[in-house]
Amino acid sequence: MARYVRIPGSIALITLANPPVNALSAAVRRGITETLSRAIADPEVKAVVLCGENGNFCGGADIKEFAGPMSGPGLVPMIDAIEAGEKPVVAAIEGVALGGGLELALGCHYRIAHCKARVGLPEVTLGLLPAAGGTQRLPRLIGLSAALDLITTGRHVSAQEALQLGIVDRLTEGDTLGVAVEFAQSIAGQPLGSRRLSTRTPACPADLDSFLQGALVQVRRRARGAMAPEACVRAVGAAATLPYSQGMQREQELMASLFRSAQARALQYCFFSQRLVGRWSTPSGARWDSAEPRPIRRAAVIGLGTMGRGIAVSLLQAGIAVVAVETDEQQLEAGRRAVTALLERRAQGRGSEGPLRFTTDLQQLRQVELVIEAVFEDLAVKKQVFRQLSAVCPADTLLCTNTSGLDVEQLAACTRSPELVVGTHFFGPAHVMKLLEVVYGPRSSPVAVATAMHLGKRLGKVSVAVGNCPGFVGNRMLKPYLEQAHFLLEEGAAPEQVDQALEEFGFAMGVFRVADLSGLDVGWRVRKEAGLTGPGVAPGESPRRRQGRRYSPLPDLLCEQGRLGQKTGRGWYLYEGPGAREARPDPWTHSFLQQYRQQHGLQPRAVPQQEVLERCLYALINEGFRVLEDGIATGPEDIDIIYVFGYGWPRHRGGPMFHAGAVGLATVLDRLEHYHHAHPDIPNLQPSALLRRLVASGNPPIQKWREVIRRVRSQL
Ligand code: 3H9
Repeated sequence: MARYVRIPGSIALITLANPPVNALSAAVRRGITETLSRAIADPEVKAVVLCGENGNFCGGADIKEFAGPMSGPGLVPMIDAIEAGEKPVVAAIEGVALGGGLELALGCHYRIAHCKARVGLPEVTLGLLPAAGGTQRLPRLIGLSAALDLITTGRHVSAQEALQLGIVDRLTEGDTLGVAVEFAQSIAGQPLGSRRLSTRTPACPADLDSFLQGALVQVRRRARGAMAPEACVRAVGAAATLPYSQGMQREQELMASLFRSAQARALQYCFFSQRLVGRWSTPSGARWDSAEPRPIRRAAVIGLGTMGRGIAVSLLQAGIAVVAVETDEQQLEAGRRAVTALLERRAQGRGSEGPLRFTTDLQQLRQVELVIEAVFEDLAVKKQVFRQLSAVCPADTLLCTNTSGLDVEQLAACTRSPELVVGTHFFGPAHVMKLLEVVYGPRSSPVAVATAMHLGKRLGKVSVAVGNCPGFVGNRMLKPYLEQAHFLLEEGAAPEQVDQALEEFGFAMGVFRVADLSGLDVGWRVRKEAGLTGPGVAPGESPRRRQGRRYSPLPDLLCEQGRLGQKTGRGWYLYEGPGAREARPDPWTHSFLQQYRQQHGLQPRAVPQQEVLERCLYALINEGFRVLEDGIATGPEDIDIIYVFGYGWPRHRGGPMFHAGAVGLATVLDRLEHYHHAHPDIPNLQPSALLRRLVASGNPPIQKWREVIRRVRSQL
C-alpha cells in the first residue's frame, strides 16, 4: 500500500498505492510508517520524496473506515514523525491532495505541485474537521485568515492559488516526480528547522478576539445548525492562542465531538450517495455500465426564458456549441442580451466556451446532436414544439424537454423517435443549481438516458435518473409538503411561524418565503390546469374540498388579490416594493387568515413547532416512500440527493429519507398514523405500504432498504 524504491542520487521514493485516490487506509498508513522508518534508517538515503500512484497524491483519510472501529497506525503520529525526521521529505503533488492528504503534505518539509493539481481541507463537508494537524499547521503556514477560509468552506484550491497562498513551494507543468526528485537532491543536508510547520507562529489579524467572534457569527449564519464549521473555527482559533501541542489536543477534542455525530453520518452518507446515483438503472434494465452515451458537440436550446438562458450558458461553459432559438426577433434579441450578460458575468476564470448562435429558424437545427426544449410549461405548447422538432431534426437527434413535471411520454408520442426523448429537469438558475433530474419515459432508450446523464456530468451537475410521473421525484414530494403548510395556516399558524420552524430545522428558506421568491402564480397556473381552481371547478363544490379530499384555496385567494410574491411587493409577506427581497410579516395576511377561518367556521389553535415540522416533513417523506414503491426512484439515495441538491434540504440532515431513518421509521409511522387519524380527509398522511413494511422488517439501515423495496414492488 506504499511502495519503496531507492533511486540514484540518495533519494528514497515512497509511493502511496491505494487506487483510485490513494485514501489513507490502515494499510496505507502502515505502509508509510514502515517505508519512512526504512528511509530514515538507511544511511545512503539523504532525502525522501512522497508521491501517489495513478496521478493522484492523496484523497485523504479513508472515509469508508469511519463507520467501523479504527485500527492501524494513527495519522497524527505518522505525520509528526515525518515532520520531526532529520531527513527532508518532499511531497510531489499531482491530482489532489485533500483532507488527510494535504495534512500529510503539510507534515512534509517541502511541497511541489503539478499546475493542474488541487488541494484543500474538505473535512467540514463530511461533518468533521482536519484532525491530523490541519487546523494547526495550515494557519502556521498561510496565516489564520486564509486558513480559516479554506477550513470552514472546505473549498478546493487550484495549484496556482495554492502557490500564491504559500501552501506549495513550487509548481511544475511537466514531470512532477522528476522535478521533486531533483529538488530533493538539491536541498539534502540543509537544516530543516523552519520547515517544520509546527514550530512556526501563525500570522494573526490584529484584533484576534473580534476576528474569531466575527468568524463564528459568519459560519453560524451560513451553516444553519451544522456543527462542523463552528468546531473548525474553534480549532483554528486554538492555533492562534495555544502552543502547538495544546492546539493539537484541542483539535482532537473537537474532532471527538464530531466524529460519531449524526451530522457527520448524514454528510458522509451524502458523499457516498452522490456517487451512487451515478450508477443508475431503470426498471426496463438499462444501466450505467452497459449503456454507452453519445458524444455531444452541438446542442440547441429552444426558448430563451429564464430557464433556457441558464441552460444555454451551462452548455456553453462545458464547451458545447449552442444554437439558441426563439420564436420572434424581439424575444431573440432579449434572449441574446441576457445570455451575453450572463456569460460576461461568469467569464472570469472559466474555460473556453463553445460557439453560440441565435436564430428564429428551426431549420438551423439540422446539425445538432441534442435539443433541449425549454419553452413555456404548457403541455399543448410543448407538444407542438416536439412535433416541429421531429419534423426538422434528423431522426437520431436526442430530444430533451426541460419540464418540472409534465408527462414526458406524451411529448415522446409526438415524435418519430420516441425512444430518443427524455426529460431534463433543470433547476433555476440553471447555470448555477447543481441538480438535474433525468426523466426516462417508458420508451426512452438506454442510450438516451446514458447521454442525458453524461451530459449532466459534463455540465458539472449531479444527475439523478428518475421515472416519469406528475412532478417526477422532487416536485411530486413537494406537493404534500406545501399542502400541509397551507392546512396549518387554516388551523391557526402564521406563515412566519411555519417558516421559522423549517428554517430552524436547517432549510435556507421556509416554504412561504420560497413561494414568494418563486412567484405564487406558478402553482396557481398548475392548479388551474388541474381543475382545482378557476373556471374548471364544478359549480357548488366546497372551496375546501377537491376531488374527494381536503383542499386549501389560500394560495389561490392570494393570487386573486394580485399578491404574487416578491415581484408584486406582496405575497405571504410584505416587501419594500416590487422586486425587494426582505420579507416582513404582513398584518394584512394575519387578518386575511383570521377572516378566512371565521368564514369557514375554523377554530384557530396554537400549532406547536413540532407539529409544523412533523406534518410538513413526514408528509413529504411519506410521498418519498410512495415514489420508491412506484419505482420512480431506484433507491432512497436518489431522493435524498435530489432534495439536498435541488430543494435546499439541509445537507447535514442527509436528505428526507435519511432523516426518516435517523428519526426512526417506527416514529415516523406512528406520527403519520396519528395525524391521519386526526385528518382522515388528507390521504397523503396515510402511511405508505413500504414504510409499514420497513418498520415490520425491523427498521433496517438505509443501505438495506433496496432489498425490502424489491420485495414490496414484486408484491404490489
Ligand atoms: C479526512 O481526511 C480526515 C482527516 O483530516 C483526519 C482523520 C483523523 N475515502 O469522487 P470520485 C472513492 S476526511 C474513501 O467518484 P472524482 C469514492 O467513494 C477525507 N473513498 O472521483 C469513489 O468510490 P466508488 C477528506 C474515497 O475523480 C472513488 O473513490 N477527503 C475517498 O470525481 C472515486 O471518487 C475528502 O473529503 C476517501 N477519502 O473525485 C476527499 N475519496 O468508485 C473526498 C474518494 O466506489 N473525495 N473515494 O464510488 C473527493 O472529493 C473526490 O473523490 C476526489 C476525486 C476529488 C478525490
